[in-house]
Amino acid sequence: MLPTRADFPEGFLFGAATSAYQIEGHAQGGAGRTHWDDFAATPGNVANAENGDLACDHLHRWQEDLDLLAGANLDVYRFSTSWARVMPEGRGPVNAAGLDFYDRLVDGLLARGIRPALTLYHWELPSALADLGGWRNRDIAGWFADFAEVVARRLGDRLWSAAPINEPWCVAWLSHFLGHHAPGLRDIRATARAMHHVLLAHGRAIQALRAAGVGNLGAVFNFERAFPADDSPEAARAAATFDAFYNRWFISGIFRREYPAEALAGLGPHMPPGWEDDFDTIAQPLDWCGANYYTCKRIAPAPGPWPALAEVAGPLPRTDMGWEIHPEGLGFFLRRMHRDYTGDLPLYVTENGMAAPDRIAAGGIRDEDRIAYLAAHLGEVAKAAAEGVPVRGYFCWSLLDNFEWAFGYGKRFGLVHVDFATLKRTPKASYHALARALAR
Ligand code: IFM
Repeated sequence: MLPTRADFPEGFLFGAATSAYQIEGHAQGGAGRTHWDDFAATPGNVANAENGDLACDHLHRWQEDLDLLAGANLDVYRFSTSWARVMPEGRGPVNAAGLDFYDRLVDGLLARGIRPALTLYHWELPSALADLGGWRNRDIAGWFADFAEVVARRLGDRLWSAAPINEPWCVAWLSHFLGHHAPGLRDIRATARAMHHVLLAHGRAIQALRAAGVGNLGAVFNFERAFPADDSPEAARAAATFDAFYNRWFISGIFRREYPAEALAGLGPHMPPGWEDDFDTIAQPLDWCGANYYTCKRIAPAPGPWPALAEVAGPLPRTDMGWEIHPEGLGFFLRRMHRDYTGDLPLYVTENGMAAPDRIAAGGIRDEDRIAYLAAHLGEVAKAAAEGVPVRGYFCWSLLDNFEWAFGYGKRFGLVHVDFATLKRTPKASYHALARALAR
């Protein structure tokens, strides 16, 4: 059973999240090419050689999708704008049809009584900017601020909230160190530069949004609880290193104007010149802070150069992504954010959810495992709120089954099932459970 509104403080908001490239259908509507198109076109990068060309065709089916949000009794919708849909080359000319689309989307939300929560960048970097070095190039901070200003001028008067960048760890580490996401690099110098420039771009975008009169500005980080794989001091050190470059680097840069020593131990020699002087820009005041949370990791020491660690299997039940289910980790991070970084700032769980191999059957889509996952994590949020952690809202990932990046369309996170052959939407049992729990 899902908790209901009565289990949360007055005014607590419930939402669902999506992102542009994962649902829109990026080959349509005059959008420019992105590094995800290039990554997906390279053999071996994405399961079944899938891509975001059509995705859920949200570009044409957005009204039906907004009706689904309203039908679930949700208060707020976290969506993203594609940089290349708005500015196909990343700089210069604007694609009017792209901005018009987001304009209609925002009006469509407001018409349904749903608050629009904007993320400016959820990973689809215009290829023209990737050609210039993408996140490795310090100039990206200025290019991104210009994009932020264009969007702010058009949508800013009607947004409930805005955040510049979804999950900076994925933008920087997952994409430049692990090579799992576009641009698929495995290069520590590129990583160090991206780790810093993503925060510089965040700071410049916050300045641009605020100058354009947009309020309720925040930042969204992803966190994974890092457990040492055993009781040895070596495992403890490895887990602390993982925690530093994954969980603490970005929030610490913004809220403490410093990077964790355990991460600088490896990245320090590869940082861009003058990085220490950028914290005035990076540490712009914010109005809220968001946590995306899914799982925990077990970290063991490993031979080789820094960070000299490896992830090993843990004992908990797993989702279809192979991710251990550890709801207590969400409570851990909400408490840690409040205590160590954000103080009284409102916190939001900006993403949480699970992939499951959902199938349509005679009795509908019986995703009881997802209902249990959401219930357990919402329970942790309610507990933290009752302790006085200022958590003010929760967004489920995701409204729709969608393009799960390198996993293609095989991993289903949606409250609503999408048949990718017909694009038919079918609400799952979790959708109906949420709608009941949130009914007023
Ligand atoms: O699908 C992603 C999303 O784009 C960012 N956060 C995690 C989700 C699940 O992997």
